[in-house]
Amino acid sequence: MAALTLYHASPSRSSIVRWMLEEIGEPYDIHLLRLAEGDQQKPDYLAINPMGKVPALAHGEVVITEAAAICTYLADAFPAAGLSVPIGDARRGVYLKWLFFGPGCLEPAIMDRAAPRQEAPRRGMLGYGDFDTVMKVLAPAVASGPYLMGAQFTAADVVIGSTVRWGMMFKLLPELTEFTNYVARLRERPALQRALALDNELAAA
Ligand SMILES: N[C@@H](CCC(=O)N[C@@H](CS)C(=O)NCC(=O)O)C(=O)O
Repeated sequence: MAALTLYHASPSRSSIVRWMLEEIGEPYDIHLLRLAEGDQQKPDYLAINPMGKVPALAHGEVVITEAAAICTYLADAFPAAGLSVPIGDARRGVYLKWLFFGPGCLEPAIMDRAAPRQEAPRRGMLGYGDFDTVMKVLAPAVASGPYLMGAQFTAADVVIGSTVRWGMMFKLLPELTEFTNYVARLRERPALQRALALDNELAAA
């Protein structure tokens, strides 16, 4: 049994963590949940993640939930993979900004666009402000890079890149060349290719 176990459903947000695990290169086990059958609400899984959501990651005795937190944790726990900006490096602040921008701004902006609220909230009430501003901030950040932190590919690219990939796939993001080129660069990564192939195998089974 590997020290790392991913509680996974495919396709879902736990695929973000599967990509991250493939980037890390450590052995891991998969514990598959059938979301359509309600496995995530069964008592044995709620004991792991009381939110009833995937992903969850067990690392020895530790359980971590929330995809971005898991990616941040893995990058720090396995520094040899070079996916973190370590404490003490002045660039860490920007790195953490992007890790929080994913679930804090980008994802809610996309979700509100996909399923608009009945009453439009005031801009000041929304942590992400408004969709167009989120796009205006993100597009230049992924324009040339080649990654968010420049030459270094990090966990922030796994988090933001997964949401940009998904948003483009479902036409929930504008077809900006910054986004299409960034996604194309990410797709060249062997770890992402492996993660997608493994998830496709699961989906076909
Ligand atoms: N904030 C969580 C969201 C996780 C989430 O919503 N996962 C979905 C799959 S994409 C899920 O488990 N859905 C099952 C359900 O809500 O019943 C994270 O980022 O990890």
